[in-house]
Amino acid sequence: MDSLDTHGDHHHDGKRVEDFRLITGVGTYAADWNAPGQLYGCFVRSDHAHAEIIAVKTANALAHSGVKQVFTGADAVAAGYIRVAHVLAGPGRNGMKARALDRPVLAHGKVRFVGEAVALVVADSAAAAADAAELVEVEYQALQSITHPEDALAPGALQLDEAVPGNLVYETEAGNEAAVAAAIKGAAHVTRLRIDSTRVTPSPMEPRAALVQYNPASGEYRFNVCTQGVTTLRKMVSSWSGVAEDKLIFEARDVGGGFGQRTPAYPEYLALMIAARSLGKPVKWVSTRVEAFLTDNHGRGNIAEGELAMNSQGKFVAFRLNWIADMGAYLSPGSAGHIRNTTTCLTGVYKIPALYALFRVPLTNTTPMGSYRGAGRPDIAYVVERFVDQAAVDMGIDAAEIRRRNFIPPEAFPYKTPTGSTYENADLPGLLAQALKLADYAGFAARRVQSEAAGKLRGIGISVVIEGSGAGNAPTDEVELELDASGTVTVYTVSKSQGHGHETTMAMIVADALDIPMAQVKVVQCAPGSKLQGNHTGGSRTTVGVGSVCFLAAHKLIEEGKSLAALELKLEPSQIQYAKGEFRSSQSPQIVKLADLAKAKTLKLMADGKFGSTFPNGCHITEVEIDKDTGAPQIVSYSAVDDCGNVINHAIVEGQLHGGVVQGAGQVFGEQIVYDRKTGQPLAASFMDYIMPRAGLVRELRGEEHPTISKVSPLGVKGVGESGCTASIPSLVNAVMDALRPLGVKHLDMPMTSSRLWSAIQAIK
Ligand code: MCN
Repeated sequence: MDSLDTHGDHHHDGKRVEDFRLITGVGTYAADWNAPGQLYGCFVRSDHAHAEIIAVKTANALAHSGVKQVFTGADAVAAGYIRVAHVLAGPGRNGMKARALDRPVLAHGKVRFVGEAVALVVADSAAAAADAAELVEVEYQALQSITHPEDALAPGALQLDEAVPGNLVYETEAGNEAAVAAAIKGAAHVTRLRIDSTRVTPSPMEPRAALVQYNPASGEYRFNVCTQGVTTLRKMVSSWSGVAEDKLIFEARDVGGGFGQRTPAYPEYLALMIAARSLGKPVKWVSTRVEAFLTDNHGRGNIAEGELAMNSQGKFVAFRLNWIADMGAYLSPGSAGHIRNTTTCLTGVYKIPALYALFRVPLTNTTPMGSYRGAGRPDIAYVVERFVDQAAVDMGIDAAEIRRRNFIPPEAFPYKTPTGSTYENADLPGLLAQALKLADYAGFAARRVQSEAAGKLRGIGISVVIEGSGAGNAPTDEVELELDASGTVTVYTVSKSQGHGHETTMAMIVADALDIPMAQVKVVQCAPGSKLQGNHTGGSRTTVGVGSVCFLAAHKLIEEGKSLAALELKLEPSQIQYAKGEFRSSQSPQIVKLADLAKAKTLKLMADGKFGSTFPNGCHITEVEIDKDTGAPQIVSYSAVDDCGNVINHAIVEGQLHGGVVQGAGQVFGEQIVYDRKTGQPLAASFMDYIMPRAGLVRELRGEEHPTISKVSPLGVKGVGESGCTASIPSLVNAVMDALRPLGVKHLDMPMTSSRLWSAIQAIK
């Protein structure tokens, strides 16, 4: 565990250098960390969706053998750990400020969702802590709950908190309401839909875990946690706890999936800080899968209702949305994307002159909401592409043709949308044409006839999507390079791979820039105590942001190397050339190797940069078959054409797309977090009742690239990490609707389970 050296003798063959470690079981995940003398924590969690806490009786638990202490909400309040940093900071509609409830890291006074931590039992073994947790008696006064966002905002709804009138936490708007109203009035046709972008949970393979140690001499807390990058997490823990950032040291090696869910601070980490400090011992907690369902931030959970207006030629003239973004019982630190990223791409890939969206965030008794792969990008793409498909049907225009008619034309890029974002570049007609060919769109009618003969309903679905990638909250991304006497270049970053292969791609960027074998480049992410600034991994930004700085750092090394080699050769830097790890000059027979620069001491340098947003886009065309008798759906064709600019590693990009597509397909066909509307109880809290995508769901994926090169960064890249998810959801739902349309079904919400499809078919019969 002590060596960070993860590279064997690899060459630049595009293979992922981290895989040998990961698939042979020698990775180090959060639960693999241990410290001498550590204690174990187990959380007591609310089984009520909404209740007053009358008393928390800890005597029996404290008397259990091995138990060291039981911490409750009173301890959290005494520590002052009550104010979580959320990111709905900007003024909303009419200057409204978000009405964020305080969130003690252990519930105090009230519980507001099932699973909320009420007490932390710490014992000398995990088993003793778990046993004793059952002995903590929490006396509740049950209160009526609201778990459906539309129930929360309904007139006359029960008030969940007096600080949140109308259960309205936040309201904001984008676009021009009057222009949209006028355009809708004069439109030849208006398509109306209500679309549910369902609440799901990201479900990384690795459950959360944390080991927290406190050093009374320095006042430092040391954390081993799953993380997508330390800088954001450190800031959030600092603002929630009031402990200065430089007293918070994070260390992580391998992370078994993040999908946005591993970015923010969670109350458990802060409760462990209280325990570690109070007991003077390291305290470790490993989440169960049920805890993950109940307490890891959920994703999506948006309901959009609105109108897309057209002229008689099927040209879009206005788009209006009434958007409800359910963010649960508390605003989590990962709360902003659902509104920001939705606004950024409100117009989709289309030229729609008038746009307006009203966003409302209700207070509900549900698990807080965070960013999930796309964070609003898949939601708005889904909504826009469902509207466009329905508009095509309403107008009797082919689904590809209506898109072609309304695309932002290539010559209009960079394109400033009516909601103020600037799309960098894209070739939408070319993208669509390539995808139509790849999918054999023209041959669909014949395939439908064949399916019909076999008792199957067949449908085809198109999505053309665009999304922002590359931006970040940190003022800059910093990367450090270290060159040692062996000629090895070590790259330090504060972003963090959770399975993306950054150890490979960042090393490829540096090795390519330096023109040296990849085996000579080593990537270290989130080194403990690192003072580097920068963004965490998220928003498909790491290649654009951090990758570009890796590139700049390598070139800085070449420039510094030229100066040092010039000294050595007693020449001017301008007389030195660099190639393949060697500095030479026509004025001298002597060669200075990279390794020679670090003979006396390790050479260190830092580079930084900020590049802004670039917009990956893609067209996915899918076909599904639905068994008429059972309702069972099957994806029978999947074609994806994507533009992520220059590609660093084709295999990794393909893997990212596959993963994203399957994750989207999971939401379309099975995954959904459901709460009982009366009791507030979650009805899916294990993989028995939450349907994850199985291997057979996406059997084949034909993918092609259609790059337009980004000028935002020196690498010409656009992000790709979220693209598959964003494009697959609308494409697959459009295919299902196309299959059902001949029966007269207009719209169904996800998940498209066999039973839902069967019921829809029966209802028509
Ligand atoms: N890449 C490339 N060429 C490009 C773009 C990307 O070779 N033009 C490579 C990258 O170098 C990187 C990977 O593809 O190895 C993804 O890069 P990028 O699009 O920059 O996205 P990030 O690295 O910032 O990853 C974030 C993104 C997000 S937001 C989620 S959520 C997500 C995702 O990536 N979570 C993932 N992919 C995931 N993949 C895995 N295995 N696990 C997760 O938790």
